[in-house]
Amino acid sequence: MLKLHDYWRSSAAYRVRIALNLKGLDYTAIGHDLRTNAHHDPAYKALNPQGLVPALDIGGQVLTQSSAIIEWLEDTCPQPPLLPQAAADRAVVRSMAALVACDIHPLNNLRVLRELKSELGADDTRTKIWATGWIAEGFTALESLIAHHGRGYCFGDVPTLADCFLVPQVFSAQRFNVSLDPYPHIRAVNERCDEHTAFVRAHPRHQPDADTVDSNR
Ligand SMILES: N[C@@H](CCC(=O)N[C@@H](CS)C(=O)NCC(=O)O)C(=O)O
Repeated sequence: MLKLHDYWRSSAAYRVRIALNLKGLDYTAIGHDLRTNAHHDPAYKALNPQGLVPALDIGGQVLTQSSAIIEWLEDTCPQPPLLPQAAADRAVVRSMAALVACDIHPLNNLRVLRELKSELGADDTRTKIWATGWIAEGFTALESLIAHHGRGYCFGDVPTLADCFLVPQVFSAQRFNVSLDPYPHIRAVNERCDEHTAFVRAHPRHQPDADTVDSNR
């Protein structure tokens, strides 16, 4: 049985939940509340030395980094594929995912925002300007890529790895009150995914560790 070290509102964990659901794989979720620093617990760091979620226990081994975990899922459970057939198309899908995973998400991560506040003295307004600025830059580029390659989803007309990364980033952007009005293709893909069971079941509000009343982290 797969065990996902998770946190309902973690967008990196949300990516893996979507991929697991798209592959039709059962898993048990173990929640680590980032607000109380449960992820800094030595017992968890023994599993993931980075002390970040997600981590996937595959039985005797623990995989970390959402991109690596999803690639492992693709390798070991190829159906339905989350990458297209042609090598160049696969590179495009991976580049969309990397745009989110490398060039937006790390700049908005909890530890980075905490550091901005505690070490650099940024107040809530400055922190929000920081976070939303990087989201806008990334979404502007992603909007063009989806306009070019998408036909309902980020790439083509079936969900790929790129959608697993986009939808959680949209969820995170909405927490910063980013409007999707300038990004009609991103909004359309997000709405399409909102109707797909794998994405719906992975949504933060449907996780067992979710707050009943939402609060800011
Ligand atoms: N590159 C990592 C990022 C993992 C990550 O940053 N997870 C966040 C939650 S979305 C986390 O654990 N943050 C804890 C912290 O910043 O203290 C991945 O893709 O798995």
